[in-house]
Amino acid sequence: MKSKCKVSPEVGLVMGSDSDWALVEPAFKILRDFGVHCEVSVISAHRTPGLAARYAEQAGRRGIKIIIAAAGGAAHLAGVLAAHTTLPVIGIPIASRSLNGLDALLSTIQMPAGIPVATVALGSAGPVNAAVLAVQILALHRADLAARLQAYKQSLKEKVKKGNIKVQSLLENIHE
Ligand code: RP5
Repeated sequence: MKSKCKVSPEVGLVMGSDSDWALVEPAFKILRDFGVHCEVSVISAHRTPGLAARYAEQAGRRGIKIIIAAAGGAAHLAGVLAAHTTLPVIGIPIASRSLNGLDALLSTIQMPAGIPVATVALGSAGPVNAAVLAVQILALHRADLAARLQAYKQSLKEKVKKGNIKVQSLLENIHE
Protein backbone atom coordinates (compact mmCIF):
# COMPACT_ATOMS: atom_id res chain seq x y z
CA MET A 1 0.00 0.00 0.00
CA LYS A 2 1.30 3.43 -0.85
CA SER A 3 -0.78 6.56 -0.83
CA LYS A 4 0.41 10.07 -1.52
CA CYS A 5 -1.56 12.80 0.19
CA LYS A 6 0.18 15.49 -1.90
CA VAL A 7 2.37 15.62 -4.99
CA SER A 8 5.64 16.37 -3.20
CA PRO A 9 5.64 14.64 0.16
CA GLU A 10 8.14 15.83 2.76
CA VAL A 11 7.42 13.08 5.28
CA GLY A 12 7.35 9.37 4.55
CA LEU A 13 5.04 7.64 7.01
CA VAL A 14 5.78 3.92 6.87
CA MET A 15 4.28 1.03 8.84
CA GLY A 16 5.12 -2.64 8.97
CA SER A 17 1.59 -3.88 8.41
CA ASP A 18 -1.81 -2.51 7.55
CA SER A 19 -2.79 -3.79 11.01
CA ASP A 20 -0.75 -0.84 12.39
CA TRP A 21 -2.85 1.79 10.61
CA ALA A 22 -5.44 2.36 13.34
CA LEU A 23 -2.66 3.34 15.74
CA VAL A 24 -0.66 5.29 13.17
CA GLU A 25 -3.52 7.31 11.72
CA PRO A 26 -3.30 10.09 14.36
CA ALA A 27 0.22 10.87 13.10
CA PHE A 28 -1.14 11.24 9.58
CA LYS A 29 -3.91 13.52 10.79
CA ILE A 30 -1.53 15.77 12.74
CA LEU A 31 0.79 16.12 9.76
CA ARG A 32 -2.20 16.96 7.59
CA ASP A 33 -3.47 19.51 10.13
CA PHE A 34 -0.07 21.23 10.12
CA GLY A 35 -0.17 21.29 6.33
CA VAL A 36 2.81 18.95 5.98
CA HIS A 37 2.71 16.88 2.81
CA CYS A 38 3.22 13.19 3.46
CA GLU A 39 2.93 9.80 1.87
CA VAL A 40 1.79 6.65 3.62
CA SER A 41 3.25 3.21 2.85
CA VAL A 42 3.09 -0.31 4.23
CA ILE A 43 6.57 -1.83 4.02
CA SER A 44 7.81 -4.70 6.13
CA ALA A 45 11.43 -5.02 7.24
CA HIS A 46 10.99 -8.79 7.35
CA ARG A 47 8.39 -9.60 4.69
CA THR A 48 9.59 -7.08 2.08
CA PRO A 49 13.20 -6.40 3.08
CA GLY A 50 14.33 -5.38 -0.42
CA LEU A 51 11.53 -2.85 -0.69
CA ALA A 52 12.42 -1.42 2.72
CA ALA A 53 16.02 -0.88 1.62
CA ARG A 54 15.00 0.64 -1.73
CA TYR A 55 12.44 2.95 -0.11
CA ALA A 56 15.01 4.36 2.30
CA GLU A 57 17.73 4.64 -0.34
CA GLN A 58 15.45 6.57 -2.74
CA ALA A 59 13.47 8.67 -0.23
CA GLY A 60 15.88 11.60 -0.14
CA ARG A 61 16.06 11.84 -3.92
CA ARG A 62 12.26 11.99 -4.05
CA GLY A 63 12.19 14.99 -1.69
CA ILE A 64 11.34 13.16 1.53
CA LYS A 65 13.02 14.95 4.46
CA ILE A 66 11.95 12.79 7.39
CA ILE A 67 10.85 9.16 7.68
CA ILE A 68 8.45 8.06 10.40
CA ALA A 69 8.39 4.29 10.80
CA ALA A 70 5.93 2.35 12.94
CA ALA A 71 6.17 -1.35 13.70
CA GLY A 72 5.29 -3.86 16.38
CA GLY A 73 6.80 -7.08 17.64
CA ALA A 74 10.41 -7.52 16.53
CA ALA A 75 10.20 -3.97 15.25
CA HIS A 76 13.20 -3.62 12.97
CA LEU A 77 11.54 -1.40 10.36
CA ALA A 78 12.75 1.98 11.65
CA GLY A 79 16.26 0.64 12.15
CA VAL A 80 16.45 -0.97 8.72
CA LEU A 81 15.24 2.22 7.06
CA ALA A 82 17.75 4.25 9.09
CA ALA A 83 20.49 1.88 7.92
CA HIS A 84 19.74 2.78 4.30
CA THR A 85 19.39 6.57 4.51
CA THR A 86 20.94 9.66 6.02
CA LEU A 87 17.50 11.20 6.56
CA PRO A 88 16.29 11.48 10.15
CA VAL A 89 14.16 8.49 11.11
CA ILE A 90 11.55 8.64 13.85
CA GLY A 91 10.45 5.28 15.22
CA ILE A 92 7.01 4.49 16.64
CA PRO A 93 6.93 1.26 18.63
CA ILE A 94 3.54 -0.40 18.27
CA ALA A 95 2.17 -2.42 21.18
CA SER A 96 1.15 -5.74 19.67
CA ARG A 97 -0.66 -8.60 21.34
CA SER A 98 2.46 -9.89 23.10
CA LEU A 99 4.61 -8.27 25.80
CA ASN A 100 2.60 -5.02 25.82
CA GLY A 101 4.92 -3.47 23.26
CA LEU A 102 8.13 -3.84 25.25
CA ASP A 103 9.49 -5.97 22.40
CA ALA A 104 8.79 -3.21 19.87
CA LEU A 105 10.10 -0.47 22.15
CA LEU A 106 13.44 -2.17 22.72
CA SER A 107 13.77 -3.25 19.07
CA THR A 108 13.17 0.31 17.92
CA ILE A 109 15.19 2.25 20.47
CA GLN A 110 18.29 0.09 21.00
CA MET A 111 20.12 1.08 17.84
CA PRO A 112 23.88 0.76 17.43
CA ALA A 113 26.03 3.90 17.52
CA GLY A 114 25.92 5.84 14.28
CA ILE A 115 22.45 4.70 13.15
CA PRO A 116 19.99 6.65 15.31
CA VAL A 117 16.25 6.17 15.46
CA ALA A 118 14.45 8.90 17.38
CA THR A 119 12.08 6.63 19.26
CA VAL A 120 8.81 7.97 20.64
CA ALA A 121 6.54 6.58 23.33
CA LEU A 122 4.45 3.44 23.29
CA GLY A 123 0.72 4.04 23.24
CA SER A 124 -1.33 6.90 21.89
CA ALA A 125 1.34 9.54 22.65
CA GLY A 126 3.78 7.89 20.24
CA PRO A 127 2.18 8.71 16.89
CA VAL A 128 1.30 12.21 18.11
CA ASN A 129 4.85 12.91 19.20
CA ALA A 130 6.31 11.40 16.03
CA ALA A 131 4.28 13.80 13.94
CA VAL A 132 4.99 16.82 16.15
CA LEU A 133 8.71 16.02 16.17
CA ALA A 134 8.70 15.79 12.38
CA VAL A 135 6.99 19.18 12.20
CA GLN A 136 9.53 20.63 14.64
CA ILE A 137 12.41 19.44 12.44
CA LEU A 138 10.79 20.89 9.32
CA ALA A 139 10.04 24.13 11.22
CA LEU A 140 13.77 24.81 11.58
CA HIS A 141 13.57 26.16 8.03
CA ARG A 142 9.88 27.04 7.79
CA ALA A 143 8.57 30.13 9.59
CA ASP A 144 4.95 29.16 8.89
CA LEU A 145 5.38 25.82 10.63
CA ALA A 146 7.20 27.45 13.55
CA ALA A 147 4.22 29.79 14.04
CA ARG A 148 1.79 26.86 13.91
CA LEU A 149 3.87 25.02 16.49
CA GLN A 150 3.67 28.04 18.80
CA ALA A 151 -0.11 28.02 18.43
CA TYR A 152 -0.16 24.26 19.07
CA LYS A 153 1.88 24.69 22.28
CA GLN A 154 -0.45 27.48 23.35
CA SER A 155 -3.46 25.20 22.83
CA LEU A 156 -1.82 22.60 25.10
CA LYS A 157 -1.33 25.25 27.77
CA GLU A 158 -4.95 26.31 27.51
CA LYS A 159 -6.04 22.68 27.87
CA VAL A 160 -4.03 22.28 31.07
CA LYS A 161 -5.41 25.55 32.47
CA LYS A 162 -8.96 24.41 31.75
CA GLY A 163 -8.17 21.05 33.35
CA ASN A 164 -6.93 22.77 36.47
CA ILE A 165 -10.07 24.92 36.70
CA LYS A 166 -12.17 21.76 36.31
CA VAL A 167 -10.33 19.89 39.07
CA GLN A 168 -10.42 22.91 41.42
CA SER A 169 -14.15 23.12 40.89
CA LEU A 170 -14.55 19.41 41.65
CA LEU A 171 -12.51 19.85 44.84
CA GLU A 172 -14.65 22.78 45.96
CA ASN A 173 -17.75 20.63 45.60
CA ILE A 174 -16.12 17.84 47.63
CA HIS A 175 -15.18 20.26 50.44
CA GLU A 176 -18.62 21.84 50.65
C1 RP5 B 1 5.02 -5.97 12.50
O1 RP5 B 1 4.35 -7.08 12.98
C2 RP5 B 1 3.96 -5.00 12.08
O2 RP5 B 1 4.44 -3.69 12.19
C3 RP5 B 1 2.82 -5.28 13.03
O3 RP5 B 1 2.84 -4.38 14.13
C4 RP5 B 1 3.11 -6.68 13.53
C5 RP5 B 1 2.03 -7.66 13.16
O4 RP5 B 1 1.83 -7.61 11.77
P1 RP5 B 1 0.64 -8.46 11.11
O5 RP5 B 1 0.93 -9.89 11.42
O6 RP5 B 1 -0.64 -7.98 11.76
O7 RP5 B 1 0.69 -8.14 9.65
O8 RP5 B 1 5.85 -6.28 11.43
